[in-house]
Amino acid sequence: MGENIVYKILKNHIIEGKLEVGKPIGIKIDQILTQDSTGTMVYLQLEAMRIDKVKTKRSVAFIDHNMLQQGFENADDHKFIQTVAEKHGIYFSKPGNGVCHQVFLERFTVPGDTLIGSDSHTPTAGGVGMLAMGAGGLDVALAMAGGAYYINTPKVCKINLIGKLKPMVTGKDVILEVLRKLTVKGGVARIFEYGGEGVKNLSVPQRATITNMGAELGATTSIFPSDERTLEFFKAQGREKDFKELKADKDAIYDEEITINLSELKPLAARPHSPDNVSEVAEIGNIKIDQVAIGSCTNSSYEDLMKVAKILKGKKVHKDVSLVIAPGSRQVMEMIARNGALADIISSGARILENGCGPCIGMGQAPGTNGVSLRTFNRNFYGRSGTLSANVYLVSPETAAVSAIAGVLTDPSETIVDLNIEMPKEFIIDDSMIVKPAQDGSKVEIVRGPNIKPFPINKELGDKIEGRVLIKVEDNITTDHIMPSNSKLLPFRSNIPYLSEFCFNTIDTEFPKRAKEYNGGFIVAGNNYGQGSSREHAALAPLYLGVKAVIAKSFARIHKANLINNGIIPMEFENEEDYNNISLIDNLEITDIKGALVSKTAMIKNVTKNSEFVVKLDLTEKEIEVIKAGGRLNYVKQNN
Ligand code: MIC
Ligand code: SF4
Repeated sequence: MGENIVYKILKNHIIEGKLEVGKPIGIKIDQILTQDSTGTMVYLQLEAMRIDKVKTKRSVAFIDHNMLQQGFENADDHKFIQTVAEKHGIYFSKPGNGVCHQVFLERFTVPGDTLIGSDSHTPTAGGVGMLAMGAGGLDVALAMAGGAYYINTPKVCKINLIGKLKPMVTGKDVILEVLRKLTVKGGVARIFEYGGEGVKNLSVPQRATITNMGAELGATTSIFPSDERTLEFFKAQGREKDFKELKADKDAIYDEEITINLSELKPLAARPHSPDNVSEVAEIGNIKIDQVAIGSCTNSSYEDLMKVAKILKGKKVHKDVSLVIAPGSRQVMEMIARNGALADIISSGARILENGCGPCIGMGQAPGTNGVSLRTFNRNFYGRSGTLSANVYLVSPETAAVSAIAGVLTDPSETIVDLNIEMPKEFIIDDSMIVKPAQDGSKVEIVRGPNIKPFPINKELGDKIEGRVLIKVEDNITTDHIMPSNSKLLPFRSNIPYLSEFCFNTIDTEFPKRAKEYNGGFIVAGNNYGQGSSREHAALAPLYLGVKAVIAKSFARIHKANLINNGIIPMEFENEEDYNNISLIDNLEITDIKGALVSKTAMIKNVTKNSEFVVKLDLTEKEIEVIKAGGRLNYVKQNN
């Protein structure tokens, strides 16, 4: 029987376990990426492991999220990361060089290699055939130290692409269609492998947009074959030597398969407040808009911005609209500056932001009260833009640009502009903003500003756990709900005590106070708890506030791993109905938690209601040991 691409790569990298759906495996990681907002924590954890030099083929630390320097905090964190990187053998991409995923795609990807990153959109590199996964900070630090990365063998789902996109329909519309079909839970425990004759009709940036937003499906990752178009891309990046062809065998088997006919797709938009709330742009109608934001790791490539420039050329942005554009990398910015496209963009009245995440992570450009914002980004979670009353729609760059001129959401299919963008034969290559690590790290002094505080570490698990229900939340709670991020909070990513004061702030401002008052306790949640960002802070802040376990209908993969790594026990209702019988402040008790870990089920006593219910503890043997030790760092220390 033939093999799919995913299994080919996994077989080359497996170090522990057996490739059987649902079973745990440990894989060797070739490359690592970190970004600044999760990176400070990664490097504090790496330091705690006392490693001289990282063991990966290549690790790169990017600065792209925390770029507004309103105080000393961000600049201090940048310096900390730069000096740790220099000392421990890690490349450092300076602020201004671009968004980690875009720069990684351009300069570092290797088809067939494995990559993990402390950012949930790491799968962007799957656009050129890398097996790239988002991970929690501690898992990233451990992989840098030479450890395996553990996942449960996912199902491999083939997305069979046929046909060819119509003009003005793009990669963004493809992934929005997949989200419409499968929802934000549809990818859980799955890797999506794209194939079929339609693949050749998609450019590398379009493929990367699709794998990038696979994160919104909850997927472990997504991947495309590496083919002639990939080769062209590598040649234009001056990296032909890194190219490797990668394709599924003709008779490859998959666990599931769905087909998407590219020719039938129309411009789509995700309506507020979820990336799977997708409708055709034409169906939503010409709603009035206040802001348009183009950029983010999803849609800020050279091809994307060239299309935007062609649409804007000779036109003016509508008087009631603020159009902001953040190019994905310095390479993109320099290319469009030198060929004149940037001038067309500026002349239209667009506001140019620096090459970074910017408004995507709430670093500026929060919309006005009740503002309607069209964004080419990947997430429109409630409150993420920085304005709670804002309505954010996710669209393609084409829809964004056409709408910015019209002043209302507009289906771009009616606009006639030739958007055939040839990939440049050669991109401008200048890696001078990527600082190489020191030859001899021992001489490098790490610079640690006053904003960097020690992070909380759990204690060994006792025999019994008890406490109050500190919050009860619904389905699809994101890590943005648990630990919000915006220009005010991002500078404190290395200061958990401060950050914890804002835990669950968008939905319940009393949570931190309540947690302290009751000395910690439980979180009760619905399905897909912890979807979205990989931020470990969504586990660290609850840990700091004394949370011992999260009882949910189901969990998102990265967040579940982050909870375990920090010794917080993820528990799943055996009977979902039991969720309805729990109220805020109920007193819960598990008497023999260690026994429960072994039997993989626990009986929880609701002391307040004088009732009982059963939860499942779906944990591997190693995870059980980690929980018993009070988290992964303790476990590593005990076992070394
Ligand atoms: C995001 O898009 O939410 C982020 C910011 O890039 C996060 C990482 C973080 O929270 O710092 C992610 O996607 O993992
Ligand atoms: Fe940055 Fe936004 Fe991409 Fe996250 S999703 S890495 S914040 S651009």
